[in-house]
Amino acid sequence: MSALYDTARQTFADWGVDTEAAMARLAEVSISMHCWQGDDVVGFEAKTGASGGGIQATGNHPGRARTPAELRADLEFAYAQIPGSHRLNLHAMYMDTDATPDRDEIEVAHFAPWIDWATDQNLGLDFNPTFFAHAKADDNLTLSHPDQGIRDFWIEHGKRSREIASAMGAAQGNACVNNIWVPDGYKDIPVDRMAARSRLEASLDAMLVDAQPHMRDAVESKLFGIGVEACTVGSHEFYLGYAIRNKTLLCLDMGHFHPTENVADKLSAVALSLDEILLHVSRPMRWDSDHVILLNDDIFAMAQELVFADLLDRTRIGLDFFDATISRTAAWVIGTRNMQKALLRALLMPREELQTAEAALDYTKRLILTEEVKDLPASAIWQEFCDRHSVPTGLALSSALGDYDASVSGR
Ligand code: RNT
Ligand code: ZN
Repeated sequence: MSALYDTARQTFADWGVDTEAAMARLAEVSISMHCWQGDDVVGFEAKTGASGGGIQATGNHPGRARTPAELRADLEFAYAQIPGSHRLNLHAMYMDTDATPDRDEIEVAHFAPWIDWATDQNLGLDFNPTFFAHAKADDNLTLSHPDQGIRDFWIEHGKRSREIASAMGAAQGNACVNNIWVPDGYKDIPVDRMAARSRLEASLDAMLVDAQPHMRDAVESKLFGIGVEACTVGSHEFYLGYAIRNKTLLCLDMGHFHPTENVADKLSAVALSLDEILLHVSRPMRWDSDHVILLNDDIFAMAQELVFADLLDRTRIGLDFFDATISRTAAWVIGTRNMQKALLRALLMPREELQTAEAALDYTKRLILTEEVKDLPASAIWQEFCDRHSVPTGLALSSALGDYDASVSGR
């Protein structure tokens, strides 16, 4: 134990905060790191192309992972810089196989190398069907397409994704979350929103009909995407209702709301009607730009709600950002660690005192406390947490990230 930590521990103890308990709680939180930050949302299907579906990775920093082996090497490096044990969030288009299955032909065998590797690395797995970057999604309509044949194609993709997710969950011994996000929407103002939403609902019902024991379904809403400005079929209200009726998880992506909405505020509101929540922690800048998350007020507010509302046990924390202008691995490491740092800071707050002050309408005390705790030495606790988990911080982290980035720049 360092002298720095010992002093900080005492300072927090004076505030009634147990730093050992905070670190122990943080160590239990597994974050689902998204595979798609490693290769700019391209994937490994026998095709090339942009992400499509109204989402877009921009930039040309060297080092993008071009093969599953490169992506796994990058992930191993990234996880080694992140304290704790975490999960990997795979998209269907990241299959690892010599076969060339279309989306409606995918099987668990196409993901076997990922499952073996995750088991070996002690990583949990989550999964996502990929409803974009495909000729049958070029109209930005998939599960809500007016053509029954196109809908059936995507329903089959979704069913197979759920089977794969369940196989992953069985192999890992913990439930795999299968998150459904479809790009469906209209560039200009539609005249039959009801028809589109009814078709989406019916397609989802058909997809989810089989019981899959080792996975949980999640549905992700969105406000708009590029080329889908006028109407998104799977809007927040649509999926909130769907998740409640069908007892799925609701995925709240921080970039999928109006820019001035407080996504952290939604947690306690939806948690009263849902068993579990999935987060896509992200940083929208003016739109759903998916910037790497910073240790900023939005992330801190999210972490504080998770901790103060006792939602950590029923929230799956996933990340969703992709920046191709910087090192892909540094983006993972910095973003994931920022989520952990925000959680640690929330765990280090004098929660009971704050909540008591608010219940007594003592808003002055609440303000004094929230502002004074910002000066407490949380960074010393983070340093200790990283030391105990044998991961670097500060200058050592900076050189590790720089060295790795340089080592992959020839790709
Ligand atoms: C798109 C959604 C979705 C994707 C990933 C790749 O706006 O946020 O979660 O980012 O599925
Ligand atoms: Zn998302």
